[in-house]
Amino acid sequence: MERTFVMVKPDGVQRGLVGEIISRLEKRGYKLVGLKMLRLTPEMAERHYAEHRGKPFFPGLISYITSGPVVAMVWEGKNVVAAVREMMGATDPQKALPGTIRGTYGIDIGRNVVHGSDSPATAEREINLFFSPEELVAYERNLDVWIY
Ligand code: FUP
Repeated sequence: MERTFVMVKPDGVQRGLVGEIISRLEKRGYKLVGLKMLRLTPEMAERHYAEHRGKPFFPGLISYITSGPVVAMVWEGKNVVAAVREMMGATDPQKALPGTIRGTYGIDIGRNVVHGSDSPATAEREINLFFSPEELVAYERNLDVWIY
């Protein structure tokens, strides 16, 4: 089953949106298989956002993402990478559709509440950056028969 990496960013944690974000993914039917709270070091933040190194917004992005605790998660389910991207909405909350997480809770691209991997390959890299294999939990849910 496909997995993706989701992170409630420091603004999402400060604003009390952790439960709301978990709740949306849970209610959709996706399965939480890893969860932790941590504060990113600048080194970890730079690795996570390596593709943006050198861009004008990079220093601000690193200071934002290291400014407070985040909630890092791994979610599992059919087509979960693309589904989470859709549920989050566009990177820039001004362009995110109403009803999406960012379109409901965000205004500024630099405070966009949540991160989700953009492809299955990225998901694997990000999951490995944040979690060791023993921190991910495989378990059966009796309700899976009602979702698939
Ligand atoms: P996403 O895949 O939706 O997280 O978006 P990107 O990887 O393109 O961007 C990562 C983060 O950089 C975004 F969440 C917000 C920040 N960013 C800016 O602050 N300004 C920009 O112009 C682009 C991205």
